[in-house]
Amino acid sequence: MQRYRDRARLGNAISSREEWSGWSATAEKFCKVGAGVIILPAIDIKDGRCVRLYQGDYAQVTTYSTDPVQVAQNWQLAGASWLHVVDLDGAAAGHPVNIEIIERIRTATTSRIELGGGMRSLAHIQHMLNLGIDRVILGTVAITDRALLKEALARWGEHITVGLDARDGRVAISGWREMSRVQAASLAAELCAEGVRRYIYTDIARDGALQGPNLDALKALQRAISCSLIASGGVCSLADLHALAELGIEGAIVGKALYTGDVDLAEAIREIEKR
Ligand code: AMZ
Repeated sequence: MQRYRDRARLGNAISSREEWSGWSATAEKFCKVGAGVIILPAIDIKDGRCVRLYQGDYAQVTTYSTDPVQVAQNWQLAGASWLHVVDLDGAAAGHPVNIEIIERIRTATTSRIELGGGMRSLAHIQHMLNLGIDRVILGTVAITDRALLKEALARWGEHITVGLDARDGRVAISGWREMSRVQAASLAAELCAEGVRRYIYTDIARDGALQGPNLDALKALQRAISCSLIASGGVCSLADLHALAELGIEGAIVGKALYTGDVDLAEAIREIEKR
């Protein structure tokens, strides 16, 4: 519960060493456009395994580990301050499925955790926050159940993040197997007014495809909103992460590139999070 009460913002995740390293260094850090980006390693869980899907397609799955808890511990050991965990079975089923593994990841690590996939009721969200999950990601309900989203924001504010998963600019729902007619940027602008504090924008075509992030879409989204933005989908190099830093993005989710070795997490955290 302590973790739940600790309302530390993602953007405040600066080490104490940096905090005390003197005024000039601190001033320089905060004056630099596009200073540090938090790197969130992705742990996508399907059938109890740590996997990556290609463009979110459940039929195109690569298993990287049969032990997601071990993976979470490895990412923590590499320095991850946050973990991005997705219950893929949950997103498809419409309710959390891999609860026991999520609970074990929570118990086995001290990194903060954001979790999405199948969160479709207040009870689901409450359950995850009670487990010690720091932030719950709502995707489908942002389209299908505005009243639920509003109530979740009223109850848990900062602990709620909206996932905007877009294909050709339009928002996908239900495990990305259904397309809405809603444009991601206009939904984001609308929901900012409802009190959403943070978005995760995923470009579905780039997810698991190692093609680089969709910088144009991210820029368009930044123009539309005034709240925090985390980018997801396509990151495959340190150069991609530097490009996101230049945009002033708060966080970057890295998935496949960590599992293939294209990005080394410890190195990325050293170079990008602390730049
Ligand atoms: O890869 C997929 N097919 C997929 C995926 N990664 N489908 C959903 N999700 C993630 C979203 C978000 O974090 O990126 O699940 C969450 C949304 O789930 P829901 O159940 O709220 O729509």
